[in-house]
Amino acid sequence: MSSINKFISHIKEEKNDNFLLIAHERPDGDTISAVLSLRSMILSYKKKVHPASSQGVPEVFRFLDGWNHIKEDFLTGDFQTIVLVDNGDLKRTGYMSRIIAAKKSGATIVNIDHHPKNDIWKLANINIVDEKASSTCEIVYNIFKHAGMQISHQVATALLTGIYTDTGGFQHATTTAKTLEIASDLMSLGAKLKKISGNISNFKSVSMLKLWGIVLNRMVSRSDLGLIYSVITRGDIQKCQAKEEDLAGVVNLIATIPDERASLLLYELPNDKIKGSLRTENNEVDVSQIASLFGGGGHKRASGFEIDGRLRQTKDGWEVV
Ligand SMILES: [Mn+2]
Repeated sequence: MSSINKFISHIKEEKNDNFLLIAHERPDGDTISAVLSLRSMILSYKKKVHPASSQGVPEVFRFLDGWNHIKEDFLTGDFQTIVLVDNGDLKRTGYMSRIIAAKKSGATIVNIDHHPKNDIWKLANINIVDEKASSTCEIVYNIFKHAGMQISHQVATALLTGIYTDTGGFQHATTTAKTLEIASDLMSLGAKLKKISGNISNFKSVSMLKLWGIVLNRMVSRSDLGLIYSVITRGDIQKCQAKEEDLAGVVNLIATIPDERASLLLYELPNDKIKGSLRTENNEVDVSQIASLFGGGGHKRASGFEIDGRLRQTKDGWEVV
């Protein structure tokens, strides 16, 4: 039986009636939309379902139907099934120790993802993973099709949002003919592309653009490495009255500079940590390998890592202290 069929029969089994869905940290459009779509699917089997995101729902995705059902917390022990959605690795769930504890006490772990193989594989009882899929939402679409389940216009909009955001508005090389076929089907089911692009691509606040201004102003081109990088401190975010999530699109913007092999944005997180966000548009570069040098991971074209430290300006640039 395929893993998708295993998952569908698991949902249908009578004893499994309480599901926990988990989005990843620094949630993006794919994880939020896939969680919302799966919530709607599991609800239609008349089961209880709790969607959770350790860092809430960024404002730009609050046009999606049902976003307010996603909670930042949950009571452990109540769930027979925990579905990890687009998580990449266990640390990114934001609830690592609780998930491991739940598994020990008998919960079924389901992994739905398009990230390369990671530590969730071993833990999960059911792995629905397709590295070739543009997005987890593309996989969730396939689950709906396998289940023979109707896709409502709200779910169609959510699924298209995940595909749209993970492909950078159908611009990244992960956009295949299959991706466009699915997008087309979702539109005929009522997905509102204009609403998605309006909310996602055109959602720029004054504070966000001020923060982007600092990022762009500080760009350093290391031609010896083929790398462009920039940095943002906690102070910059405060000064612009911006939020960390406002940085999401600017690293993609830097990556569009021709002839660069990769781009890197380093920004300070609370608790003396630094997040590194890597992008490339170059077919020969795999930024997940760079991220893994620092204990991170992700996709070939978009990856990230976290290190301890703070950023300090020196007379020739920036250093990590
Ligand atoms: Mn994704």
